[in-house]
Amino acid sequence: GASANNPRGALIVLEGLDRSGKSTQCSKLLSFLKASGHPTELWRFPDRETSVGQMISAYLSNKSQLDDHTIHLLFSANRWEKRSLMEEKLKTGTTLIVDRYSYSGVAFSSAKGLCIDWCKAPEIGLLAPDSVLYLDISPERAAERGGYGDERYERVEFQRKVADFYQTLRDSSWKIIDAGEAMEEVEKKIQEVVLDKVRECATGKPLSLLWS
Ligand code: 2DT
Ligand code: MG
Repeated sequence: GASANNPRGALIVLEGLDRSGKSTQCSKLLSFLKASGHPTELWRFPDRETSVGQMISAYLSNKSQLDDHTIHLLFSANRWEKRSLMEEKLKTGTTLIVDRYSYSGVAFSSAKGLCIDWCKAPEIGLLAPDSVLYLDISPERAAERGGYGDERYERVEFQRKVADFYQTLRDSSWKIIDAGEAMEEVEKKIQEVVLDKVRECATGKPLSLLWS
């Protein structure tokens, strides 16, 4: 349970198109925060380990077909099933780095043509990130980076639509990181933003909820 003695951890979310460098940067950030003495875990959504996550994984690898609304709600359910553990970790002082979150949920489903407000609704009440870092890269540049795999959504025309919806979702609190720069530069920028945020959360910034 929560302890009054422990400073709380920060909820840090990295978002961006496929091949924007999120996963690489998440693991670099994990090492950095741990080395700086902050208890930290790296999470990702979809979490393919749970039974809901296995349904999502089968869908993404084209082993199953699902209605667009149905898969949207499964992605959301996959966050809801981790919500209480997430809150407990944060309240007991662990910082969480999360590779994709509700913004991916809304951007990808909206890019398929679903109503954006309908897409946001099931996310209401999940924990709001303390910081969203958006790794900004054009779909064309991203595609040049060793190309996409063969999962659903990994096509440049679709990624362009996703980028437009990310643009719609972003607000002034997001940190937009130029993901076209050298990996070390990106890494340093992320570290600066995140260290500030981790300190702010430790000194009592309250947790808040989506969608606001
Ligand atoms: P990875 O390549 O990061 O494993 O993601 N997606 C993700 C959604 O459509 N909705 C969501 O809620 C989330 C978290 C983005 C697999 C793909 O799943 C998409 C890419
Ligand atoms: Mg992918």
